[in-house]
Amino acid sequence: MERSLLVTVDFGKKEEWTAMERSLELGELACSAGARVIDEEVVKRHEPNSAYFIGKGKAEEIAKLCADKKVDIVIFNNDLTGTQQKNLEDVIMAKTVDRTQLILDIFAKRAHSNEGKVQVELAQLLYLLPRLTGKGIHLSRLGGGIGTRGPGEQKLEVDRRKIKARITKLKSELDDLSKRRAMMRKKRERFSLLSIAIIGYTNVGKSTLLNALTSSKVIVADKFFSTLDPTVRRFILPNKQKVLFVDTVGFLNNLPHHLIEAFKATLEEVAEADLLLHLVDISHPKAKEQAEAVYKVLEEIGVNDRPIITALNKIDKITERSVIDRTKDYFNDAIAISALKHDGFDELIKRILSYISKFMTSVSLTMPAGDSKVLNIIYENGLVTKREYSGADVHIEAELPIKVKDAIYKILDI
Ligand SMILES: Nc1nc2c(ncn2[C@@H]2O[C@H](COP(=O)(O)OP(=O)(O)OP(=O)(O)O)[C@@H](O)[C@H]2O)c(=O)[nH]1
Ligand SMILES: [Mg+2]
Repeated sequence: MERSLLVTVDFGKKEEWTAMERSLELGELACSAGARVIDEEVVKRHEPNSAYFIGKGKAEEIAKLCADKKVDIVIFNNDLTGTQQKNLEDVIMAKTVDRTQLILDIFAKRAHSNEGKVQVELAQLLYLLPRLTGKGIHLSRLGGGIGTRGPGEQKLEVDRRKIKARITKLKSELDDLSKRRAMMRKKRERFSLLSIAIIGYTNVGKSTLLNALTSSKVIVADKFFSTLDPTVRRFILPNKQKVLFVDTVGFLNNLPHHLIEAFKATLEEVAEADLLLHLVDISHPKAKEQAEAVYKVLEEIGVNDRPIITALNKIDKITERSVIDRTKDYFNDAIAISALKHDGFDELIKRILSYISKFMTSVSLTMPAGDSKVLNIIYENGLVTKREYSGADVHIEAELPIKVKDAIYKILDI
């Protein structure tokens, strides 16, 4: 296990997350990447030093600390330029990475699907390209390895061209994948079940909730970004109405922009959901700020108009009832649950039902009894309350999602 030292710079501005809090989260990211945190440093500065970010003197202090504590890797909490990174590595004599690189490393390790892999590689290259300077990092750094030293300008030019060509190729691959997804979605949309996306900060328990509700076996771990690929599961509500639950990648404060860009296709699953179930980890000291970070990402991907149910998870870790009540109020009548202990599910499902009913409509129609395609759609997506045959026709009364009713009326030309 790599021994890591965390460095966070405190620029003295008043921010939602203090330097110590940001350092704590960086530690969780480092552990998620498989490193061990040996020590953390908070450096106070007015502004970044262009050559060494934290200044040469401070870099030398860190170098000494690293030698004393046998540190393999120094992780900076802020983005470094290629030059800063190279200069720091020269002084510190240990591998030096920044927060974005660390996150990209985690994503690279967790990407399993073809689409996930393409998305991560694109994000890595977009990160790398502007940093590929004479003094900066080298192509071999890709894949999270140790960077080697400046390869002459000519080699760099070749590398740069190669990377640009690869970026173009990956983007077009993602474009194709995205088009295919859009087509499938369009098909699904017309006759589709209502879908509920479970969203939230990373590690709040999204996959645990999906598993608990739908008896699935999505990987759950006390790590950041356990889930990258979206998982869709069917669920039958107590009124027999079928819905889809979608579990997807978690959000993070200051999620690197390249990642959001590259993961647009995955995030489209969230964008297409009828209803968002926002999970908040009530036991986390920064729960409110985490929620703010989630709202920010939603805005960035253009999904701030969707109805949201907020559920406070991990209430089994809270001993004081008043904390739960206050937080419920803060989040506008949120629902308190424990995905782990299956607690609060009845109320959660009741709330989902009341939202879902807004997407439903009553339908009463007479159609050819032999049209099994349309009948299937009705049975699959809605609740049939009455069915009567008369001659070659059948009369149906049902509760259907509005979008499904529209699609069926079009088919039947009503
Ligand atoms: N005590 C407690 N722990 C929980 C609860 N729900 C989830 N956890 C734990 O929280 C950790 C993260 O759970 P996950 O379900 O993997 O969280 P996630 O939101 O899917 O995380 P990512 O996919 O990494 O973004 C695991 O260790 C779970 O066991 C809960 O209700 N109570
Ligand atoms: Mg998960």
